[in-house]
Amino acid sequence: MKFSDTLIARLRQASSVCVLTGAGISAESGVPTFRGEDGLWKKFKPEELANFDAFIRNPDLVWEWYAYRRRLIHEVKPNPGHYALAELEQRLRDFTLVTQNVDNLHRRAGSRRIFELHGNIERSYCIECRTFVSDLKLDELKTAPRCEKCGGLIRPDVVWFGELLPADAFAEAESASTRCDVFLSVGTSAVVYPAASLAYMALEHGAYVVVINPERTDLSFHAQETVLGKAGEILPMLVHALQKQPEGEL
Ligand code: BJW
Ligand code: ZN
Repeated sequence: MKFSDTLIARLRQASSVCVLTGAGISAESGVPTFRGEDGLWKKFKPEELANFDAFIRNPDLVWEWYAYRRRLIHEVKPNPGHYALAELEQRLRDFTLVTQNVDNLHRRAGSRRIFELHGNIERSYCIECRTFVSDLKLDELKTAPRCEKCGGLIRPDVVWFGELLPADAFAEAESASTRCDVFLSVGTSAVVYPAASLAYMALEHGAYVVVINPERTDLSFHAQETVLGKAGEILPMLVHALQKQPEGEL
């Protein structure tokens, strides 16, 4: 893979880099994406299950979907794409990783400065009294669990459609997107807002915006470059290319 000279130069000169990741970065670990051909949640559209009304209508079904995904996530490992981003963080003074994923794989790969925009599947809380629970035994239940304190329904601590993103995490993401020199959008269809708006903020503030995805996304029409390919292959090659001596320099 030969990256453009501009991309390599921009990354080498960058004093600030922001990366936004989506489900695609975990695809090579075996976690299905939400949309598209490889989206294994084809049976249900994310909009149908990932919302509060669906949970109230059918808590057992929604709980089962999350319990299944939690089990799957515990069985899989980070892939070379996750590790490459952790390595990139080590090399840069101002590096921010913003993820829409709830699967913890970035943290398990060693990334430190991570902002999770859509929550974390490992945590759950009571919709009535807001008490947090992280008891894995709940996943063995066939029905949505109830709070020990008040009997309220327990839901995963993730952000569903129509819900606000965690304000602190989004503020950090916004700040990183507007100050970065290079913004990488990795493995996301870039259709879910406000996460998708971060790349446009970066563009408005003069960043070099690059999409890394096996197919072009909505953002590709606006980004300076789209590098077509799998995150687990492209990202390690990109980090490697940055390490190589620039041509003409000894
Ligand atoms: C690879 C690969 C490989 C494959 N390597 N790549 C109309 C217009 C604009 C906005 C709206 C609108 N109507 C409503 C809205 C707002 C709404 C929204 O954006 N909807 C759009 C879908 C239309 N947004 C919200 O509601 C958000 N909140 C909000 O706006 O609050 C304000 C508000 C409050 C009250 C009322 C109204 C507004 C909240 C959004 C929450 C999203 N939640 C989910 C579930 C999280 C929990 C869980 O995991 O279950 O987040 S939905 C799902 O989509 C999940 C993801 O994080 C998110 C994004 O998906 P992602 O990551 O991009 O995955 P995919 O599958 O779409 O794409 C994967 C990509 O990877 C593909 O491109 C593949 O090609 C690629 N790929 N293999 C690299 N190996
Ligand atoms: Zn409760």
